[in-house]
Amino acid sequence: MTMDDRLRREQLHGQAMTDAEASIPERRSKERMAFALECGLPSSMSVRDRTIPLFNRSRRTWSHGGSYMNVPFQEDMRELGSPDVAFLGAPLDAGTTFRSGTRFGPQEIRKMSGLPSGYNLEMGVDLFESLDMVDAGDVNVIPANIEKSFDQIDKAVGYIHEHAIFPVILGGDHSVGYPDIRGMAPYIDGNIGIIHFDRHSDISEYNIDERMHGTPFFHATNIPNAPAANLVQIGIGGWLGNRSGVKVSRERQASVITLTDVDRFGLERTCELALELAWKDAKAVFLSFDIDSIDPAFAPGTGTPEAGGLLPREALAMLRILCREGIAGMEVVEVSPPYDVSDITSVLAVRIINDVLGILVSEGKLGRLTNGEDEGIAPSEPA
Ligand SMILES: [Mn+2]
Repeated sequence: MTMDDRLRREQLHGQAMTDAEASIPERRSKERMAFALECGLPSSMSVRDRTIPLFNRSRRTWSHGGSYMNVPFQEDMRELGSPDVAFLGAPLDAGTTFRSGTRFGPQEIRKMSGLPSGYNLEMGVDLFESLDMVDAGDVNVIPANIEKSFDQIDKAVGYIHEHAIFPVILGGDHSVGYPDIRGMAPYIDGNIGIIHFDRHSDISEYNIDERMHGTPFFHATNIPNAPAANLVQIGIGGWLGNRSGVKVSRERQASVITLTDVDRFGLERTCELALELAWKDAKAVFLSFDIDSIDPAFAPGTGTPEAGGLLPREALAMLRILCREGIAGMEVVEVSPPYDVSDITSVLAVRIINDVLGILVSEGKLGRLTNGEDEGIAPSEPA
């Protein structure tokens, strides 16, 4: 190795992004801090940092206030307006076929969302500076009737799309994927592509004689503008009940990318292909992320774990490519807190959500990359 081949400090991404941090605005965080100080009264004199109020009004970390990352809770849905992002809980587990508990997914994901600051060094993005976000709370699901629950979720998700807002749906078992797409479909002027992360194909017509969490993509791809040709299923495999679904994937010509493919062709090439397939003649792409696509060593809190799944860093690297063309909505499903250990599954769900939002911001597909008053504002919906 010659001197010239040696890695230099100036080549480091970490160095470049450390420098880039200086140009990220702090206007909103300063406003929030000033407001919290005003409302929370001055601290006792022994506290040196005089920006720390007496009463905690940031409602983050262990003082978590209940909404996703403590963004404003949208009490009055008539006044939804036009923020960039709305978080929406779909606390349903009536569609589970083995271990239940996903009805507690939204509240646990929200709880662990109190930890991130909103800033990501590697992306050079501060979500709070770049996005207007609200938490719309939970859909009122009807636990004893999955079809009524679908109608409720469909209508609620549709209401968010009607306002041209990017929905982040916190599941809930994977049965919510069907009403999430059904609610979106009328607002997309053309075909919808679906990028589906999962160990299970979830495209059977029925589970146990009903539409449950193994069936969303059968019914979603019956929607005229959500053709199976634009469905890309990533991570399918293992030993759990895929056979009836695989038959449907074959008949409908959905695309199936296994972990063998990812290993053989690499993350980049498989994701390039997935993008091409999902976007072929489509106007928008929806991201359906089943947390059980990740190995249960990292995501144990889920209903139907399947060993040998994706590593978190692989999934995050894949999302970096898959989301760069923009997406029009996302769901993270199958987080089941009663089976979790140290909240690690919810921590991962939060990471996935925040990474997707950060990628959309850094690619200019959502919100504003900088926050100057007269900066251009990117459209909420991808072109
Ligand atoms: Mn699954």
